[in-house]
Amino acid sequence: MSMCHPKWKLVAALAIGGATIGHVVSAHAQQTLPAWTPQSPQYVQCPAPGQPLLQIPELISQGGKLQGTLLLSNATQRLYLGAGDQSQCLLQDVRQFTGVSAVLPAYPGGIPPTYPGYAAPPSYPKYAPLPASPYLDPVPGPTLRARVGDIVQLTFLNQIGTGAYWNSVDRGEKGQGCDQSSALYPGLDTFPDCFHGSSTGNIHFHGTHTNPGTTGDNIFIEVRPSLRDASGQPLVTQASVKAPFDQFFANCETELNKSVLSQWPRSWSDFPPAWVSTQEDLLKRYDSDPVIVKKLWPVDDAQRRAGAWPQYYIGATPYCFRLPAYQPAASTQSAHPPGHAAATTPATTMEQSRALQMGQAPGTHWYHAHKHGSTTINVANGMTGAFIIEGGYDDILNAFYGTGETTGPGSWTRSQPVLVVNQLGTSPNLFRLNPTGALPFSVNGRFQPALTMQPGQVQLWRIVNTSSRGGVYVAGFAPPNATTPSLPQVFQWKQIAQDGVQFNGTSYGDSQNPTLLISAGNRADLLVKAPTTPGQYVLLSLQARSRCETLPVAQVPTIPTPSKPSPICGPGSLAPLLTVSVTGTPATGNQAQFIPQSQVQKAFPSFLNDVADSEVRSTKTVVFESKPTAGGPPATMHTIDGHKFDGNVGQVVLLNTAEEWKVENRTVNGGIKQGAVATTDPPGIVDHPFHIHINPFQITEFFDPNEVLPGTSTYKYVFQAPAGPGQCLLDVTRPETWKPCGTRPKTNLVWWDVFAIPSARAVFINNNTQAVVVPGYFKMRSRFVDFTGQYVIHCHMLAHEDRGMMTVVEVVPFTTAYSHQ
Ligand SMILES: [Cu+2]
Repeated sequence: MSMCHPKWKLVAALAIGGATIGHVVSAHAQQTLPAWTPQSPQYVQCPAPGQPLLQIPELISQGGKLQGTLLLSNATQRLYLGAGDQSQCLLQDVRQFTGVSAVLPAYPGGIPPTYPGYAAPPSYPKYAPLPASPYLDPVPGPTLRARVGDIVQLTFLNQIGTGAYWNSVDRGEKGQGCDQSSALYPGLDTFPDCFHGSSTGNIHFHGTHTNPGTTGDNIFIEVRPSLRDASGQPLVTQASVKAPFDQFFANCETELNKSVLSQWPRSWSDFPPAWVSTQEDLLKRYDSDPVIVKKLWPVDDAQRRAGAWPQYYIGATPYCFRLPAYQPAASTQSAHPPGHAAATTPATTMEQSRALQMGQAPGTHWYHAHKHGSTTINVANGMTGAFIIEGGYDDILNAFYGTGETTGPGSWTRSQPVLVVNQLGTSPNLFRLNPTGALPFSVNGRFQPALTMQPGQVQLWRIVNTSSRGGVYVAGFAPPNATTPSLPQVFQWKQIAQDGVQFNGTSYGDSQNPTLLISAGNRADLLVKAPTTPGQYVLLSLQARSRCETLPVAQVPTIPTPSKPSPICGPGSLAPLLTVSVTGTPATGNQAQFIPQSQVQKAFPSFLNDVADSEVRSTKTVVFESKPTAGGPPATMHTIDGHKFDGNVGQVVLLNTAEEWKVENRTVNGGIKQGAVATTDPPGIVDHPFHIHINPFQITEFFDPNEVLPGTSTYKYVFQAPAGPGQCLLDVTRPETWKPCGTRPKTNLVWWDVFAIPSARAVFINNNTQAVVVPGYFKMRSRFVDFTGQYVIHCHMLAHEDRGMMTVVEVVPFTTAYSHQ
């Protein structure tokens, strides 16, 4: 899909994306909301850390369909912005996702309060009357819960009142291009690879194996806020779209039931005509505003005539796609257990499912805003949520840990906490705000929320890192106020799934109290066993943008800058992510046991077996690089294969083939500038988290040139003899030697959909007068199967994505006229 805009000249001075402090006012001409008036920052007391974990409302599938309405609107929330006094929050206008008629989850916790002045939709959720607060605190988007095999039928509404965001309806359409903030931004950024258009919304269903186009996991569509009537009310509402969307969803279900591989709808002619004419009318009204110089309707019209899926919508769009259930030919197990009806007719389900080469993996997935140019600000505002796809994974856990229902509302897995981590904020976090670090992690919108466990109890923690930037490094548990994990560990934990894909028996069995780097976009499911001693504990974590930052300060390697050796990264410090209260009756029986490895293996789907050598049909190399240009971070270029995102296809793959990709990171801290050793600004290496949509992948080779020997600051890889114990000697003049030494097992591999690419290392030679960049890399294998179309790979540090570190992958069917006969 091509971007329709040429590059724009930058004109009027505007700030970056969100509602920060001291904005220029210019309400969108077609909006009748009051213009937003610049105000001095209003500081208020922050909510206390250590509150009970917030219960995130849920939209839950029924009868094989996940139906619901996701509303994008604005609110004034109390946010801590990471600078100075941690008790001081600011009232900030943010955009938020709410689930219309969402219900409270079955896991224990605090109930999101209602607040004076918060105009929730009337049906929005059963907020209990609560610790009175005059302020609205953040609530993540509703947790979506469906089951493998279900059809997703979501109505997405954008009712952002743009008066509050001053010109954030796309400046590109006004011919103004990027957002601007004083002299700092956009610097050398050029449209569309810059922050812009932050009131436009869409949804990426992160971790789904489904149709990447049309009304599936399509991140190219852009939904502008609804136009408003004379009284300021949105014209596009749940009521106004109900009739055409109901008709569309019914048609969609019929079509998707014909084949599990169906990628219907294919064109706007598959929409009810009334919806197309409504959109045409709204887009033309939007375009009729004289400030809009780049009209949207002609783009959509040209795209639909060309057979492409139109890009622009006003106020609403429907999402309809299937979470396909894989059925091995010999299997007798049902994707839907008794009592949970499938949306397909049973007679055809089995036959169709055999057509799949992979299926949807059941597990902890998520969704977030993914409109290029505003992904960072929207995700930082809180436009993220968990997407839990239940299946065989839940069934084994429920059979082992459950005491009642084995599926559905009363099942054990539904009673387990969902932990949505985010770095909430209102401006893209280009670099660290202050010496103490970046925006802090919140969990379900609060700081260091409290979970309760029985002594000895095992719980399933579904951790989703929805942050736009920081990786969550999980170190271990400790008493409150401790700064390092207790040793020996006071808790036990085993990882049972990564990125929504369960471990096989062996990987699960090998997992013993692992430390984890949960990069931006990653998920980790942990079985956590509380100590038998009641008491208060904390889970310690730190923020990391590289593996280097997870090291103790004394182990960080240095580069030989003239005054003194300069560390290649600035390590973070451990702080509580969660508090855990261990109290009550000790757990007994299975509740106090880790599920046996054999049972985990039994439920491991065969389509997730390792990608064999014989399957690999092609190899590719993809290079991520951040290049500092002149001066500070705004001038840094973030590229893939040397290019910023331009909408063109970067990689082409044949449908139903497996490939092995070498994914390189050439980003380095340290080089020679004007004859002297220099660091980057800000200093520090960056392990860009590589993400690909639609299909997960396995890591078959891993090379981190900055790796140190355990417990030391000594590099594992040396480029000058002799190599000491545990070290490997590489030849700086021969790039073919720049790879890991020793062999790693190529079996029982974990599936990922985000993996941080190890940074490059500056290797200094010739008396430190020259530096050679040795890239870090991993090799991954993925099956590009079942669905054709265009989707993206990108860095999950979203400021890098918005600024260009993204490219399009196109999966094309293999068709040829050639015959061997
Ligand atoms: Cu990046």
